[in-house]
Amino acid sequence: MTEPKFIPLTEYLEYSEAEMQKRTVTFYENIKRRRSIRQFSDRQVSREIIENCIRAAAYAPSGANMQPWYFVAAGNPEIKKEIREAAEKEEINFYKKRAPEKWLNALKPLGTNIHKPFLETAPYLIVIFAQRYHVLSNGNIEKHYYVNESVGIATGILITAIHNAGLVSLTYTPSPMGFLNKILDRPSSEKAFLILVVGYPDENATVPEIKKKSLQEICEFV
Ligand code: IYR
Repeated sequence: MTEPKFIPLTEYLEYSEAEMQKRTVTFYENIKRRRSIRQFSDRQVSREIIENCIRAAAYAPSGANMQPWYFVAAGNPEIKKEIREAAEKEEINFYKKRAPEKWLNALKPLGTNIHKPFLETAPYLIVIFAQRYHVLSNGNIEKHYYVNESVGIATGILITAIHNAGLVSLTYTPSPMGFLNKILDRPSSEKAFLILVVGYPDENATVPEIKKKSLQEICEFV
């Protein structure tokens, strides 16, 4: 067992009450503008911007600090095409066979269907993989803890970083997503968590008119 090592907390920043008021409102007003987008422009985004957002996501907390995530940013048109073709195959199966009527009804307000042109139009598809375990140099397997929670938190930070950059995204989850391991050559210890479609919105992009729950509906203080 290695002894734990502690260092002083030097990077913490404290704000005054007034500053906190301002910052929390400003952050809220900004994040409120985030929308999931399904119509993307083909305008390119520089790799550095995507790297910076992924760098931010990697600062998410994780179970036992195992950082059980791996991000594949697919910008290559051939790879995006392969992903689109495989995803649309799954979507045909979902919409025409697997999805119960109730699920299809719940999706109606979003206007989704089997066609996923954005998988080719958007400049980047960030595929987030959850690592269930990793293999040590001696060949032993080290299990990861709270994998879904950890990867979910990192994905939330990534979505926020992308929004903060002035780009838009779509959390896209074809089901099943096993084809992503094959196309992107990722090991069986990893499971695709979701595809984050990233770029600029199409200039004529529209969004469904949907509402968020009020604070009263989602929260109570006891
Ligand atoms: N993967 C399908 C279906 C779908 C499922 C959920 I849950 C959504 O929030 C949206 C869509 C599709 O993308 O069309």
